[in-house]
Amino acid sequence: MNFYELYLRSFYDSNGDGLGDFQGLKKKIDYFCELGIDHIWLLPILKSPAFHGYTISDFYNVNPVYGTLQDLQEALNVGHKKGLKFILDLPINHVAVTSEWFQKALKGEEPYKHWFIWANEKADLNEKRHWDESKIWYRIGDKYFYGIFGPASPDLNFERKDLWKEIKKIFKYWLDIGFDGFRLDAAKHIFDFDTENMRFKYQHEKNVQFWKEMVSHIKSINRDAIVVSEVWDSPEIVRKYEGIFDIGFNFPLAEDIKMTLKSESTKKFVETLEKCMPEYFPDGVVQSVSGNFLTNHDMTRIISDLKNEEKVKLGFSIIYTLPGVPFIYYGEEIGMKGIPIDVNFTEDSQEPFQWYENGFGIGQTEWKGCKFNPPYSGTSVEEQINQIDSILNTIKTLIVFRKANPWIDEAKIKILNFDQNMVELCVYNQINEIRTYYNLKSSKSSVLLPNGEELLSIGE
Ligand code: ACG
Repeated sequence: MNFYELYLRSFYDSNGDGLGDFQGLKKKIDYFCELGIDHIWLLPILKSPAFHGYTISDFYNVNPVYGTLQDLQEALNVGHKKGLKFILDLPINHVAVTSEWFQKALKGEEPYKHWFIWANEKADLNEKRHWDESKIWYRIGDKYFYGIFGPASPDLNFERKDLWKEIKKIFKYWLDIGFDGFRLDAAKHIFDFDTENMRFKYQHEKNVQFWKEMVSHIKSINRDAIVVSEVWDSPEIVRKYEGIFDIGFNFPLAEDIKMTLKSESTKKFVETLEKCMPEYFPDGVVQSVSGNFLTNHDMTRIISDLKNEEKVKLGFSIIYTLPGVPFIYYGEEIGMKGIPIDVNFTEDSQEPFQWYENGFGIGQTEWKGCKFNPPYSGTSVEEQINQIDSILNTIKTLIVFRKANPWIDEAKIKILNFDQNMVELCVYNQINEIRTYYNLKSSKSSVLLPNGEELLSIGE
């Protein structure tokens, strides 16, 4: 199993309005098949006023800028016929200010007025969220609402059980439309506010209870549905959610691999594996599969971060040879650059996918200018496809290898050896085994293979 994280707006435009759309996706299904991708994580495509789609105004409709529900279903059908599965990114922690639910709540209508969190005399209106300086209370009319993700996204109040019922309906609706699962946004935030003391506070046990019920509901509709969760936190917190979801994004692994690649330290790499994937070592027990990735839409793109093509290739070699499920963010395969201003403003890591070297042509999206990926920068499918050792062809080779070895998803790892330059791993199950050699140094190095041959690894 391997995933491609797709931002539709930037992908392929079928009607010339500059925006990627469902018909564009349908036309380009073969792109994924040729790359060896078998699962697509579709970033939010429901009705939303925001470019990123994470503030939903109507949970039962698609964003009309992407086409109709029928267009979406056609794209899913074509993909399904070619062996692709699709999971929908469904942010349910909050809604758009323009949503009917919030608008009705503002008018004091039942039950909606209870579905949000309003400040009372106990609230500290200057309280900030813990990871940056953003406020959590926002004024609207004569009221203040709680919004952990900013003024455009009032949080829903999950203390209300009638809301749980509504959310279940939404999950069912999108499974019936044809999705094969979900990426559950902001999973640790469902209960992140203590309504008794009126203070921000993660309530992991309540979150776990909520998600257990939702996942069992999803599986009761389709027992093969795939549920991927986003809990962006330290390994200790991530562990609290283990076993509830099929796949959990391994944020600590992503962060540490990048640090390791920068420091070129083999020791750090070994420590990273031991710290971030203990369940894959011989005595470990895997509960939720590790979702392995280097970057996502909230982060600096990998080439902008590592600033070195060989290191990017090495990073992906690691991702595609480790057990768990590998994910790639769209555009990383052609070396797209991008540095978001911060997690509140991610446009710069979501630039139009570059099909052509001159920057225009059939299907090219142009919804925003390309600050990081201008024409003639070598960052296009057209340019990359013809170079044998391009990032695109390297990643293609890795994905094809991974697809041919699906057993690696559930394999175990053993660290066989490491010296100053090289780490040697054994990835194995009861039947299969591969040896992987990662040269972390920016210089050439060689190893003696078990069969006596010398393997030369080319560094920078
Ligand atoms: C998701 C989406 C994101 C989206 C939303 C809201 C949620 O991917 O695109 O925003 O629908 C937090 C949340 C995540 C959230 C990100 C953006 N991502 O938990 O769910 O913010 C710390 C915090 C994390 C925090 C992270 C952000 O703990 O909670 O993520 O910082 O940088 C170590 C620590 C770890 C720490 C990291 C990084 O690893 O262990 O705890 O994480 O370092 O410092 C979208 C838009 C927004 C818009 C919103 C409504 O992008 O602009 O406002 O929608």
